[in-house]
Amino acid sequence: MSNKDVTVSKMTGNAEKQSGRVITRFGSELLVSNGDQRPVRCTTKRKLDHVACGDYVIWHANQHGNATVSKLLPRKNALTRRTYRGTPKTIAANIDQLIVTSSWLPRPIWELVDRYLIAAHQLDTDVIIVMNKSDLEKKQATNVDWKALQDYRDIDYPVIAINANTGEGVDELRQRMNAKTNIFVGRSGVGKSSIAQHFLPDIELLVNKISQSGEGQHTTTTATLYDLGDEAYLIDSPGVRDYVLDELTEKKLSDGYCEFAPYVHACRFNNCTHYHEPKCAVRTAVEQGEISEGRYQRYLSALTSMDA
Ligand SMILES: Nc1nc2c(ncn2[C@@H]2O[C@H](COP(=O)(O)OP(=O)(O)OP(=O)(O)O)[C@@H](O)[C@H]2O)c(=O)[nH]1
Ligand SMILES: [Mg+2]
Ligand SMILES: [Zn+2]
Repeated sequence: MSNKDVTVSKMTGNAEKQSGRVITRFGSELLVSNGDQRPVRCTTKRKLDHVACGDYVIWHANQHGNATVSKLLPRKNALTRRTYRGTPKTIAANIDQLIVTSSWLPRPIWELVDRYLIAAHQLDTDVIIVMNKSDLEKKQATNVDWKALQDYRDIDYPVIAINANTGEGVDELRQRMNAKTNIFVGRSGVGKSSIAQHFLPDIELLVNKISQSGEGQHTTTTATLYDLGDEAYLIDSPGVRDYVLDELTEKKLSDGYCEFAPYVHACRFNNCTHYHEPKCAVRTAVEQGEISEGRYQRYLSALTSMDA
């Protein structure tokens, strides 16, 4: 959203079709960017229920001074999750980079970070791993956490330590966001909006004012696209309790553990799940310390829970 006020644009009979990008969605209403003008509130048909933040659409004004979205333009990709009912829900579309955000309180959940990395691999996006609340690191971090972070660095994921209260690490993150549509994902309360606020000094974002851990409350309620200038866009998304991948298969799971890739061709079976099969090159690489034991164990627990 730009820092201009958002109002319902009064349009008079101009039915010219225009393209725009979805800034956010409230129920059946979409807020769509309109070049340098104020964003436009549009209604939409039921069949376009799946249109999400970040989508490109065609909209037009109608005689009653309202605007309607009539078409969804092709997507590069879409980040989806499975709802508790088992149906897929699109969180945002046309994403270039996932900023997977954790904090020291609420505590990091490395299985969740791995799941976002699997999603990023499927979507073919870049990834940044952010550890926020570095002021709490000394008190909260365990050896397991240090090792988990080092494991990500060892397989070439950028890891940035941030303190959203002081601004430490924020510039480094911003530089890596240039010329991309970025999305903040992670648990509720890790400080996604607090970090985003540094990039949007003219807008007041909703940040949890009560607890430092932010646990148990969801402050951001809808994914919203912000134009940071210079072709950099940021989507601040609501925090999750959990992130369940939609349509996960054994193949997608092992592909998402990118460090397995150089070994999988040497497994005896070409459909090897790297679990109990004999002559598994991935397991050998784990035994020889070439693949992290922690990442492999998390892979196995995801694999075995798929069978359940
Ligand atoms: N100590 C400390 N607290 C922080 C830091 N960054 C954010 N917080 C606090 O953490 C709480 C949650 O911050 P938010 O920015 O609302 O978190 P969020 O990830 O956007 O949460 P949702 O919108 O619910 O997903 C707030 O009380 C912030 O003040 C930090 O670097 N250090
Ligand atoms: Mg938020
Ligand atoms: Zn194998």
